[in-house]
Amino acid sequence: MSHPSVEDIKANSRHLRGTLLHGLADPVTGSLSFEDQRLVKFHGTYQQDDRDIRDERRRQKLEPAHQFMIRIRAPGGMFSPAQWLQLDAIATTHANHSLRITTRQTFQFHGVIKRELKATMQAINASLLDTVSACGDVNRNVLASSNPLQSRLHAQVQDWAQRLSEKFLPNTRAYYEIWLDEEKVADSTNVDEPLYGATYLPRKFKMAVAVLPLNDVDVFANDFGLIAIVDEHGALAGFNVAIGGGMGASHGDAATYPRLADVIGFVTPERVLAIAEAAITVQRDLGDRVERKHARFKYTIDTHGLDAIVALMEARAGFKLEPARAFSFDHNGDRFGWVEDEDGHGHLTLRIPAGRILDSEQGQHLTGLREIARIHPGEFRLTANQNLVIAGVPAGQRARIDALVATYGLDVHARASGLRLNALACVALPTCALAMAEAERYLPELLDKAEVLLGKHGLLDAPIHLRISGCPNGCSRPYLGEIALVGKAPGRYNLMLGADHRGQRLNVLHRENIDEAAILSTLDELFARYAAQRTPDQSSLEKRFGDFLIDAGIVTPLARPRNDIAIEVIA
Ligand code: SRM
Ligand code: SF4
Repeated sequence: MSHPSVEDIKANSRHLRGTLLHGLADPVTGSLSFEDQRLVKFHGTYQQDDRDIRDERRRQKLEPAHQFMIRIRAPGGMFSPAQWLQLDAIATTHANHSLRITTRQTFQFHGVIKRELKATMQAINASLLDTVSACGDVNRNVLASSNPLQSRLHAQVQDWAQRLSEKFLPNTRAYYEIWLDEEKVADSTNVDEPLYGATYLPRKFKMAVAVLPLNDVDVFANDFGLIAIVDEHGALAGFNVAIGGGMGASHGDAATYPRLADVIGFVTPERVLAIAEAAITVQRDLGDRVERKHARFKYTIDTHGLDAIVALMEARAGFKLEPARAFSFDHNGDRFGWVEDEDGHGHLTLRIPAGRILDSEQGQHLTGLREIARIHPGEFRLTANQNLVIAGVPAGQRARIDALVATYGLDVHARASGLRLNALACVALPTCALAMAEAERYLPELLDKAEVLLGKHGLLDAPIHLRISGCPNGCSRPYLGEIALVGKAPGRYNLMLGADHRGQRLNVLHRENIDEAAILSTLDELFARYAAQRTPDQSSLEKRFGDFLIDAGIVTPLARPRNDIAIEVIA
């Protein structure tokens, strides 16, 4: 029996209700219907199964071990200590005793079974958080740079992330009725949904706001990106706007590809919401509603042409964009350790390996951060590189935080190589249904082996960006890694090389479908050549690894992305 299309499911869902109430109450199966599995994403949760035991369960003629991943909506990735403690309690009560920081600055819970799903959603809501639009064909969690040095600017940008997220939430009350038992009013399924309509967007839509000089949000990987521009007094003058970024691709399908966003102009703050809405409605109306693999805004732009899309956005917004302002990014990684902001508050960025907060032999992250949350007067900020900032620490409190960091082994950043500090891994197995190879679980072993090679060549301090994804969908934004591994099959990866360290150049395929031995021997050879670039006194490297790979002719970059144009202005 063939399933209805996602477009039909959305259209017939009475604004995202489907038969979810009935399906959640059905005790016979741990699963939801095919249709409801598509709809429940809009409520921030995915049905998955434990793939480690899938075959065994099949042999035993049992249904798969169904479970749910839940993703929180957290614009700018900001959480209070009280919320931290509540989320920790949810992870240990309803989920798999871990909190997973995602590459979009929020938390995921894994391993929640269907009969606990509603209680978990209610507990999340009780912590004054929600999961609305964390997944689904809508505007997703909005990223904001975690740069804590310019605290006042950061606060403004954080506010913009919040406003963009709120502005583009759907109007449907389905979430509140299904999960929070909100009383259903007679015509509530007939809700006015002026932005999204009955079929929402053709595909997910992603926004990010970057604060120079850090591109820690990878702004060019988003459908709609803003780059904050400050005036000569350090006040927010407005934003450069970039459209059409995205990472997802499919192996062997040339019609799908990663693409960096194009910088299309500058807007003052009061015009931001109008131009963002114009981008969403243009994509809503012109995006491909037949082929989901071809439905992201990046393809709409390439189908209709950038100039035509920009002209349409300007017509809908009612104004013309100003020319883009000059900008320059330092890098797209995080800054680790303590920094002090202009108001004298301390901010401590901790490395969280692959974003997974749990207690293990490598460190007591769950317990240690719980203890910190109990005494921390500031807030927690997640980064889009899966790390954590303990933010807003008064001077008198730092020693206590440092002591807890040491006690629980949270000082990974003080011990890690440059490669380890800058590594990203997507979740992949065992929960991700689309994974073709390991990513998060393989990363520690891969890093251990790669570090042996780096040590051999005197490169342990080199800040090389490595990204690994279990499939070509690109959830760890692998196509922006100086080195990237993209899963093809168990134990086999495409090795991609040559992105820059600013998130402004895509990498390219270097070797296809190779195993660990081939990966390591290739890296060994490249590290040897890179090490030869050391300055005569051995104190520094002349260029970053990605740039070296290009300059040495090891890989040839793709045609120059247009977001480099603004760089040229200031060069
Ligand atoms: Fe992703 C699908 C995990 C960031 C591109 N992503 C998935 C699913 C839900 C698998 C599925 O559809 O069944 C994964 C769930 C795994 C699990 O077990 O938790 C998943 N994506 C993640 C996270 C958790 C990766 C991580 O390790 O942090 C990230 C959650 C972000 C969040 O909090 O919202 C995550 N995903 C991304 C990013 C990075 C970003 O947005 O900066 C991308 C590339 C950017 C982009 O969207 O182009 C990304 N995820 C995808 C795609 C490819 C979309 C496309 O345009 O083709 C899929 C597959 C799909 O949507 O069909 C996908
Ligand atoms: Fe799953 Fe692929 Fe995303 Fe990794 S990149 S989380 S394997 S969909």
